[in-house]
Amino acid sequence: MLYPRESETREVRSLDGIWNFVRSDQANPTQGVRDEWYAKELSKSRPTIPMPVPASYNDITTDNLRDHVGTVWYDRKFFVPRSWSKDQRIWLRFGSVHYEAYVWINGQKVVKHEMGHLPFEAEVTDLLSYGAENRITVMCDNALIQTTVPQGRITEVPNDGGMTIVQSYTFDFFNYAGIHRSVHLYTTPRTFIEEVEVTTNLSKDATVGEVFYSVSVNGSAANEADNVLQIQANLYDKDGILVANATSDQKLGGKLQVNPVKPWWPYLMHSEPGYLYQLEIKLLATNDELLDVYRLKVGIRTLSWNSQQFLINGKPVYFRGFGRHEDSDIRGKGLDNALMVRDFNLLKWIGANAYRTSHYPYSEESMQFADEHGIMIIDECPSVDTENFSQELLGKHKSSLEQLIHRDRNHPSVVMWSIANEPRTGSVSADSYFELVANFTRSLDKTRPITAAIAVSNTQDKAGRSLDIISFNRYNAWYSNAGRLDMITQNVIDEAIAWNKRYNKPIIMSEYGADTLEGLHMQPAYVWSEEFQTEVFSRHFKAFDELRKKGWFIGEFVWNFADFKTAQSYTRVGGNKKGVFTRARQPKAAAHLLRKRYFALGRDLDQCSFPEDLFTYIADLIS
Ligand code: GCB
Repeated sequence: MLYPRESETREVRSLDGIWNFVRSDQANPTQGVRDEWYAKELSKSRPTIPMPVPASYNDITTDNLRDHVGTVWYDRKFFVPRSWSKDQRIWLRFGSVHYEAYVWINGQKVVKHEMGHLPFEAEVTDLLSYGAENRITVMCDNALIQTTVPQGRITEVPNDGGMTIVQSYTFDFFNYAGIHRSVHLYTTPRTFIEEVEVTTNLSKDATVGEVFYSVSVNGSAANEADNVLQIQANLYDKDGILVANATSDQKLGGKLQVNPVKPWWPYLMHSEPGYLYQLEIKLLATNDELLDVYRLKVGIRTLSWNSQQFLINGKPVYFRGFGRHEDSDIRGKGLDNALMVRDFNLLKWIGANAYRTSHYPYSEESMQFADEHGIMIIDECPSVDTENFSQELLGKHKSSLEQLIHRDRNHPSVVMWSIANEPRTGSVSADSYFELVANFTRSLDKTRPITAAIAVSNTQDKAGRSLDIISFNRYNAWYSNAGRLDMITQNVIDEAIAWNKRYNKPIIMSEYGADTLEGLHMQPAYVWSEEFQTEVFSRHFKAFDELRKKGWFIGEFVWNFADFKTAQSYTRVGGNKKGVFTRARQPKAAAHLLRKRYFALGRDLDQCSFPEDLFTYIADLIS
């Protein structure tokens, strides 16, 4: 699914803003459908409140909307210009709605979509009134059950008022819901470019680049026998200079050659990281009539992997990064450009070269940003704590990967697919389940390796054999041996060696860390203090340096980039506090330590230079 972009043949309009909002009665979630609330303005059925889009709805009001379970409704009006009625098609696209969405235009059903964090769209050409006002209505359901991705449970339990519905889940982040990302209307010509798939290659000496493109077209002109469609593909460098062009074959695919090429490199691995070309795709009819134009950024790079290493452009990669969340005060998981840019500034400040989109796909805008800044992404689907493996769950799990790969496959920043976080892979049924999920993922994309962040012990695990790279999450001195700083280093070394011995594959530590309350200082270090987090990191660094010598240990990911909100529990003080940054994106003490390590690794492995302010002057006796 292509990101909506303007061109000489396409217009894009945002429907973001303040919408009207109604919550259903928890005990009667389908009432709005039965009573056809979508048939007229919501305010005619129920009193509405204003609700920003995009945003999670949970933290906007002062009442208990935060903990609402079940359906909520949104609507708004918008104009469609008269000019849009002429010879084009109109599409309605949501960046993401969590978890399930039902959409109506002017009272007519348009689309239903299940799965948060992923885009969906539908054609609305025949449902709109042109040169007139229109209404869009959305019903959103946040209920998670055993066959949703991720899984949850809904139970009815007694409370002071009688009975109430309770949503529970085992994953450790708040189940924020609502219209989380932008809503767009966009136009295409009658016959238009529907899909573009791009893969790239480099010559051995990395001087010549190849861009393979394949285009699929939607529309009547594509079906007319005497109309031979063609793609004219033009590739421009950063200065806008045409560096390659080609005309497609009859299958609408082709190859562009760039000589000399500027490959896409990760941040700190090269002096010009994140180099992107612009690929212009022009759809032409037989008589050279221009039907449609779509442009996208392309990074030219290769990925390869074996039992020891992961390589980019032939050079071994050592990942230094984070597990993260899309999470912030007030807007929850709603797209926020200010937050996104701040986060990337912090990632670069601290010298990270990668993150995992734990535990669901992040916004398309952030994927584009990662491409431009050379931040490598382990792209995770929304399967967390996967258990009770069923055929229905398998179908949805595969669908989440299919949607993710179709959305993200053209991003050079995406270097690996993560097919689950902490699945219960000790159970017998996990064996064939993950074999099927991994093979399905491979059938959609052979150019990237597959991993999963595993938390069961290496002796119990049944998924590792189906993966290309093993990632493991472990909280030494926190969930096991709490407070025991002397029980970290050797345990990490032993466990990584055991994973490697069992599967003979590259190993990543994908999570480690400690909850830390900013401003709490205790010497000697004590759990929850800034000193403790700093020490926990340092003991892990020792283990990682030992492991790096072995050749197959390829990365370290701190849990977590920033503090984030979780479900209420006595183990969480206002949420999960394992952030290196606070929820307001300010550094804790450990951030300064981590920065020194990540830049030290960058200098040692990739010959990057140190930022001037990396070390604070103390005395010229110390350097
Ligand atoms: C984990 C999970 C992550 C949690 C983290 C924690 O293993 O993958 O989602 O937030 O532990 O802090 O407990």
